[in-house]
Amino acid sequence: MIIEEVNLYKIKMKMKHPFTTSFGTEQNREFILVQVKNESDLSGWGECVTTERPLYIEEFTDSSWLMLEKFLIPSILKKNIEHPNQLQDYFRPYKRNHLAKSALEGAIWDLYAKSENISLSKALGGTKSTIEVGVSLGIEENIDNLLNNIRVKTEEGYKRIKIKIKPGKDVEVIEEVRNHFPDIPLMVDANSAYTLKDVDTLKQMDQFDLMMIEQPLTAGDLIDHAKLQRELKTPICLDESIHSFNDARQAIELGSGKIINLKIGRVGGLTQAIKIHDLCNEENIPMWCGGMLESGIGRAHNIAITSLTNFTLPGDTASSSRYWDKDIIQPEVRVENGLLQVPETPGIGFKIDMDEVLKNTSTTKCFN
Ligand code: OSB
Ligand code: MG
Repeated sequence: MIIEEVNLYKIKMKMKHPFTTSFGTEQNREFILVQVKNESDLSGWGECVTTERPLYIEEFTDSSWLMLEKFLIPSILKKNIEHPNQLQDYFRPYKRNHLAKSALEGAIWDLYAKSENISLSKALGGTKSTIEVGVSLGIEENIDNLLNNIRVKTEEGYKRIKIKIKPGKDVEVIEEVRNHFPDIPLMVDANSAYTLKDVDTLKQMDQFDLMMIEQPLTAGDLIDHAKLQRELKTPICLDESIHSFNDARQAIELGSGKIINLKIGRVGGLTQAIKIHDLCNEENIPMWCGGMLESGIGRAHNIAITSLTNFTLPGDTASSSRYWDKDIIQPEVRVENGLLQVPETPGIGFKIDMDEVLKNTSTTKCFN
């Protein structure tokens, strides 16, 4: 198919509740949607899961916009793309910028699946028809608010609860949560807030029967994560550390963790995500799909990749209503009893609500 046109939309959407991690508080989301059109005027959609400021990863919304505009879109516009696997070759000269690459690649995967009249899940090699999901809860100033959030989400049926931690908001918080909820599947996410000097604090977490501790140390610290894992009974799960197949291979070889959180954006797209999935499958490393507080479009891509077999642990792809008063897709994503149905209709399997998209758009640009 020929990539005839690409449209970028800069989106601003306000979440229902602020979300606090060890790196900051977010409520006003700012990200990019990518729409690609082929010669039959079919549209594919992708989401660039950036934030206004580079707090989670080095990219931010304006940097990704520039990357797409100046390098990535010109490299594929009017090109004949037989299969999305080919995009890697067009993007390879340009280093990193994975969130930008992933957004354009994801839109072309959706377009490809639609042109083949199959679901995105099927195009990716997914086999599951339902997936299990958990929910990620932010740091709260007041412990009662956190306990209440956990109670509500557990009652809604989410398959596991993840709570964010940071130094000073960790062991005591987890202890309090465990006292109130002795049996729930529970995990914590530090978003790189610790160093090896904190090993004693981290070791105390072993007593709480946590499913895993997500990303305790800095992204580049694969060797330190391996040292830490040797000190801990609780499995370490890597998030920010894994940007590519090679990162995953080296982390597994070093023993830097026992579980991988895969985010499509962070690894540069669905083609790379499949490669990492297949590696983890061979190496018996369980995986789950992380979230970036996405709109429904990014969420739909997450559902599709989670339908691959080695996504054996519940992911962070919660209901649209967890984040938004109104999402930009129809129907909205609705988790029931901790389960989501994988759409079988062509492409991402959700309709784009263009009125809602345009209502939230601050800037657009058309390339054709
Ligand atoms: O570390 O997984 C993370 C949100 C933004 C940036 C990083 C992370 C998160 C989450 C929330 O944990 C996941 C979600 O609900 O989309
Ligand atoms: Mg994380």
